[in-house]
Parts: sequence; C-alpha cells; structure tokens
Amino acid sequence: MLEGCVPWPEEFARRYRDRGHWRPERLDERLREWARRDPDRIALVEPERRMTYGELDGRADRLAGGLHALGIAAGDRVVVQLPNTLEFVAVTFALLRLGAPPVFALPSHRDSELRHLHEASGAVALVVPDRYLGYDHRELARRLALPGTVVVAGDAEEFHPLDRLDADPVRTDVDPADVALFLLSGGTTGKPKLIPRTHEDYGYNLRASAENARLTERDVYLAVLPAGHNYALACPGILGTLHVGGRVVLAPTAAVDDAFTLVERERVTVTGLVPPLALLWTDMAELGDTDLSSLRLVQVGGAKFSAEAARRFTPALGCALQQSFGMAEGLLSQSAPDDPPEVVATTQGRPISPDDEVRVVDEAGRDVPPGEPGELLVRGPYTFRGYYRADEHNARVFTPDGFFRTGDVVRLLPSGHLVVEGRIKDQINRGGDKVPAEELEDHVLAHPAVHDCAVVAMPDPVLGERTCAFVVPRGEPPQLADIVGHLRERGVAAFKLPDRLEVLPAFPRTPVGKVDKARLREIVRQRVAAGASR
Ligand code: OOB
Repeated sequence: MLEGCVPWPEEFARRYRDRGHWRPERLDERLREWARRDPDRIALVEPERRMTYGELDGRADRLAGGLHALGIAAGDRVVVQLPNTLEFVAVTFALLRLGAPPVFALPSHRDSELRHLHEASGAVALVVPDRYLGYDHRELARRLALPGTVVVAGDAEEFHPLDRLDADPVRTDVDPADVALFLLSGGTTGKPKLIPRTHEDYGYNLRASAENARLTERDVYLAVLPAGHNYALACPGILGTLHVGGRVVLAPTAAVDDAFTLVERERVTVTGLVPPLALLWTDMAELGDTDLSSLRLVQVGGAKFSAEAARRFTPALGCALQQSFGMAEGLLSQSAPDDPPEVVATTQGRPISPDDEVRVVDEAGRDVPPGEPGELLVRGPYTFRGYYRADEHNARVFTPDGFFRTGDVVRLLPSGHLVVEGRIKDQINRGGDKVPAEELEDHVLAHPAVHDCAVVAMPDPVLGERTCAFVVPRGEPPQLADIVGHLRERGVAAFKLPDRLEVLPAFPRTPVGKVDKARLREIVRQRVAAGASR
C-alpha cells in the first residue's frame, strides 16, 4: 500500500475478498478484455469525435509509455484537471496502467485549489487542458510554477503536448490491493483532503452500482457532471459503463440544451444529475421539444432532492428516477429498481452493499432509536479507512473501530432506506458543489477590512443552499464585490465565492464561546425570507 494511506485491517480485507466483493483485478483490465473481444465497439463519444474500445485501449497503452518516458513511474501521483473529454478517459486508464494514481481536480478549480492538491499529494506532474470554457489553464500552470512536469491537452505552448506522448507500453506490476486513484473530499476543516481508493474497493463500487442500475453493454451513459467526481466516474458512471462494455457520451458542459441534443442524437439511456440540473431538465422536458424516449434511468444526487421535485421528475422525463446519496469517501446509497415510486421520491435509497455497516448516533456517539435522526457513521467494503497523510484528522473522523463519521444527519428506516435530514459538518452544499466553510473563512479573513468571518448556508429555491459570508468589519465595512474580488485574486474557484455578505458588529456566541452558526443561519434565513437584499 502506498505510504500515507490507511489499509483495511486484514480480517476485513479477507472478508471482502471471501465474499467476492474485492476481486484480484485492476480497474483497467476490463478495457483490455472488451478491446480484444470487440475492438470496433464504440467506447466514447464526444460531440465531434468517437473512440472505439480498441482505440482507447491502444491509446491508454501508448500514453502510459509516453508518460513513463517523461519520468512518471509507479507510485507517483499526477494531478489531472481535464474536462469531460476522450483525453480524460485515456489519461485515467494510462495512469491506472502505470500505477501512478491520478488525483482528480475539478475543471473549476483555480490557483488555490490546484496548488493545495499538488502539494498535499506530492504530485510529480499536472495534466490540464489548453483552454476550457474561455479559461486558459496553461496560464494557470505558468503562474503556479509547480515543481514537476506539465502536460497539456491541445495547444501546449511551452509544455508537453499530450497528443505527442506516444511510446511503447511499459510493463508494470500493479497490485489490485493498492491505491488506484485519489478523489477529493468536499472538505470541512482547512483544505480539501485526499481520499485514496484502491483497485479492489473502487472496482466493487462501480460493479455494485452498475448492478443496482441494471447496466448492460446496451446502455449509453451520458457524463454531464465532472468526470473526475466520484458520481460521474464510478457510481456507475464512466468506469462502470466501460466495465460492462457500454458506451459513454461525454458532455463538454452541463448546459441542458446541449445535453438534450446528445440524449436525442446518441440515444442515451442513463445519466446522473445534481438536483438543480434535475429541476432544469424537468422544466425543459415538460416543453416536449426533444425526444428523450431513449432514457430509462436518471440518477439524482449530490445534494437533497426534494420529494415534490422527485414526484414531478418521472412523468416529465418519462423514465425511472434513482436517488443517489454518495460521497467520495465511499458509502453509496441508491434507490433500487424495485423500490415503489413513493419510496424513490421520499428516501435516498439503500446502501448498495450487503456488507455496508451503517450506524446512526447522537452527539455522545450512542445509537439513536430506529427512525430517529442522528449522525451517519459508516464502515464497509468500499468506504475508505483514512485520508491521505492526515493521521491527526483521521483520529477525529474515525471511531476507534473504523467507522467513518460522515457529518451527515440521516434517519434509517426499518426498510433499510436512508433519509438525509441535514448535516453537522461545516460545509455548504451549493446544489452539489461543496463549499468548505473554514477554507473560505480563512481566505475572507485575509481581507484588510475584515476582522472576523463566519460562512454559513442560506436557503435557495434552486440550489438548495447558497453561501453567505458574515463579517465583523475592521473599520469601513467591505461590500460583497470587494470580498469577491479579493477571493478571485487569491485564485479561489468560482463556485466557492459567497453569494451574499452580511455585516454584524459582533458575532453571536454559544455558551462555550464558539461562533453560533445556527443563529447566523437563522438571521440570514429571516433576512432572505423578508426579501432584504444587500
Ligand atoms: C457526492 O459526493 P461528494 O463527496 O461530493 O459529497 C458528499 C456529500 C455527502 O456527505 C452529503 O453531505 C452530500 O454530499 N450528499 C447529499 C446527497 N448526496 C450527497 N446530501 C443529500 N442528499 C443526497 N442525495 O456528492 C456523491 C458521490 C457519489 C454519488 C452521488 C453523490
């Protein structure tokens, strides 16, 4: 196991292998099998390009050879920030074959996040697109001037062009028990943490969710959400679809009209959305201008999907809905095909593995009575055992017997279904985008006109939540635009920028003297409800 990663205790690993959850198979092996069996089968589709299984397999091999020639070897980490493109998939398989785990950054990440990911992972290389949505990632790489190699998909300027990385494949000996890739946590304290996922555990993740979605080689999966996010990557997502020999359509952006065009043209059968997108899809589908008849299953998750929205969804889209409550750390709870419609509308499904162990506990860590809300703790065959190089943090977020404290508040119904009620972790869930409060507070505090800062969620009809920054000013109170400008200068991703600023002379405190965030949430909730705008 890669240094800095926490393995499962031997007895658990043995159990997961004995039960057939973990298989001695690397994440890239099925691709080879499909390529041999049916090389001309289409694996990937972009609006203007297609790639067969044979081509993808060959490209991944040659790319692995090229990356190796640049000095990237087994055990090295590589930060990958690519949009939903053929290159994303080819680079991912190349790195899996090399045994050099990719660390998936989101395309919306900027200087602050990329620098952190690079440092925290000790990466030896960075892979970026030339430009994406009008933003020049080469300039970003230039500004960051990180140690190591920079590879660019497209016009590489002074960097290494991805399309020229083409060399004979190298033989590597990757152990399926080892780390395959790193996902990012939504983050609560400080900077986002890295989540190691092994070939065995992640392979089970994608197989079990593919089974739950009844995914077959006839399915066409549309990747709308970022490819490097767990949801679109492997729940069952891109990797799950390729595992069963299906076809993956890569949407260049999340724009609804573009996605609808792709659904109609490519006869898409399955996709995954966050709730704000699901609302837009519902509205657009009700207009009836596009032929969506190929869709059989749409997953919605990443943030709470209300029961009302869920009830409208199926008639509008004419296909089944699957609620998905998941996390990069592991646990995945999804509606099953045989769940009655009301259960699908009102719950976030059931954990997908019979060996997922869930507990719901009160503040003292005691199990609450069945059906009562409490914090969800989880342990299981695809739930990680520790963040990368984070012993102190791990000691806090795991129980001594290895349950991960999710920070989510849920109810566990007698049927085994979970209902997400809220969260105790200090994070804003902005329509599926996770904004870690403390990280943002640290950035805001660096503004000269800010004496103190507390970031909380405020209700929003579309995104579910938006971000409100409360500040205690130092002298003349700052405006929202000042704070946003300051955050942009510091290279903070756009989805983390506060939507609203509230200025207070002092913060309310809890009896022990901590900032009373519950009170702040209440203040902004009332002000939003009263229509007060600032
Ligand atoms: C997914 O993964 P992450 O890592 O971006 O975020 C995980 C967190 C959860 O701990 C929970 O707080 C929230 O996102 N969440 C939901 C939810 N799905 C995720 N909260 C309420 N209802 C839901 N359905 O977001 C993710 C990963 C795999 C599949 C689906 C979502």
